[in-house]
Amino acid sequence: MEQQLKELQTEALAKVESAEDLKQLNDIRVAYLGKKGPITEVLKGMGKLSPEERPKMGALANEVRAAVSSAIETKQAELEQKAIEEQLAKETVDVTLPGRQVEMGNAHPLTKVIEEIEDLFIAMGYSIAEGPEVETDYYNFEALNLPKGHPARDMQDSFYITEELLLRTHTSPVQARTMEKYKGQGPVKIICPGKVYRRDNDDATHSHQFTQIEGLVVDENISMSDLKGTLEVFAKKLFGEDREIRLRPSFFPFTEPSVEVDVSCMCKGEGCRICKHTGWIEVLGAGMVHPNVLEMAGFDSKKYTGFAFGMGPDRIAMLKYGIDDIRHFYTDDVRFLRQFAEHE
Ligand code: FA5
Repeated sequence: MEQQLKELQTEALAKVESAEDLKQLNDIRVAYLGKKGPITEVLKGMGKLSPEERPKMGALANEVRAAVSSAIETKQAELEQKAIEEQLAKETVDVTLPGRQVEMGNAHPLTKVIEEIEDLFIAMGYSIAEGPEVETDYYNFEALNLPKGHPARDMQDSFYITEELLLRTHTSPVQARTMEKYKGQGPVKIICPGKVYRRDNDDATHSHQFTQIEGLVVDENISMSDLKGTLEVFAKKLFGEDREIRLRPSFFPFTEPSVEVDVSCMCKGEGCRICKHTGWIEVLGAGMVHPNVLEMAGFDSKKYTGFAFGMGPDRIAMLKYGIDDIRHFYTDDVRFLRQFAEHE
């Protein structure tokens, strides 16, 4: 029996030594030290031994167990260390390798112009208001002094969804919505950027979906000269200090009087293709808020007056960047968009 136990020890130690990974080592542990292992099997023959030999064999069996178990522990520590080293070697980062280029997106030119205009008005104390693109007939037209059947509704050909719902044709409904929120108490000083939709035929200067920025100021003693001063600052900041503006009489049902606003062209009146040789470029519609519009939104038109304007950032971006076709903004050609990249 002694011989058997010693052979088992030699055999087990050899196997432990040759174990290549933690799984193999664990299998060896289970095989030799487990309850059904060979050492236990050998000890089953103890009954045949003399009483003097039994404790000796018991002690020897314990020694064999201890030797195998200690060899397993040592081997386990060794294999664990090896596993860590292999893992570290696998995960080594070569900090000297050149970095991989990350492709960066860029702001769309329209977004840039809109953000520039927003910043400009925020600096003048305006806040930004928003409204829904699917609008009710009431806010898009009626609250703006355009009752059903009014001929001026034809100025903006609309996409109707139901009798009472349509895609907003301008950002002016946000004026009416915002004024209602102020519950007849001025001052109101907002701009509203957003998408609008019209059944216009697409061409170089018309798109069926485009952007507008509405402006609205309502307070006591607001006059046409406030409107003119504000738009002058806007034009000079956006297009350059040497630019002038001029107001031409116009008509909008929601403003009285109404004007179209032109900015002097960069050709300084010499005449060029962009200004169609007139020296002036039309950039927005504006006027003094019609008393009916103030009253419908709950403002006392004897106490309060206001001005409003609505511009098309698409056309402004075309002027600013010299773009000859509005459709470039919506056809997602990266060759076009990359020209406005701040980083490549
Ligand atoms: C309006 O939409 C008025 N709501 C503006 C306004 C607001 C006037 C407040 C008075 C007071 P108009 O239809 O002119 O006005 O459009 C305003 C601007 O939108 C135009 O100057 C133009 O720059 C732009 N625009 C109009 N139709 C199109 C189109 N199909 N494609 C691209 N831009 C357009």
